[in-house]
Amino acid sequence: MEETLVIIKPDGVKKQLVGEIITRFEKRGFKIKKLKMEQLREQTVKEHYAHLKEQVFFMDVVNFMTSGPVVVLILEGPNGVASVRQMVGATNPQDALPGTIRADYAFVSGSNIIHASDSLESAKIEIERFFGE
Ligand code: IDP
Ligand code: MG
Repeated sequence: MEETLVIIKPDGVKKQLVGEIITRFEKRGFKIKKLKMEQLREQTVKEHYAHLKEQVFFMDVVNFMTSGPVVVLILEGPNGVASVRQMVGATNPQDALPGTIRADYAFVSGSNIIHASDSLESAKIEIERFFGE
């Protein structure tokens, strides 16, 4: 069993996809360990996406992620980190496999509906960042 951190981004909330997305994970057998809706602070987003700070689109990502409320969850399941990433799909929705969340609901990297931790190590850090545990 592994825990992983998921964020339904502001576009996912605005498009009213929260229920739809959570249903996919529940049907797959993931357990919701924690769940909250909040407006992210700029500082939190900058930390969360620090690996992108040299990219020209960094501030676009920061502005996008603070443009409205997000839903943050901890999901638990077998091989949780990798299976959730698989369900999320590639960063660029146009490269994402059909049936993945990004392929089904998004068109561009800049607004790709959902975040999921990319390794066990980052899951641990992100769970601490968003839920302080
Ligand atoms: P990931 O979300 O699939 O893990 P990362 O490389 O960690 O991808 O990038 C984090 C987020 O930054 C992406 O989900 C996307 O929203 C945004 N992003 C990444 N690459 C680009 C880009 O080339 N243009 C615009 N936004 C991007
Ligand atoms: Mg990432």
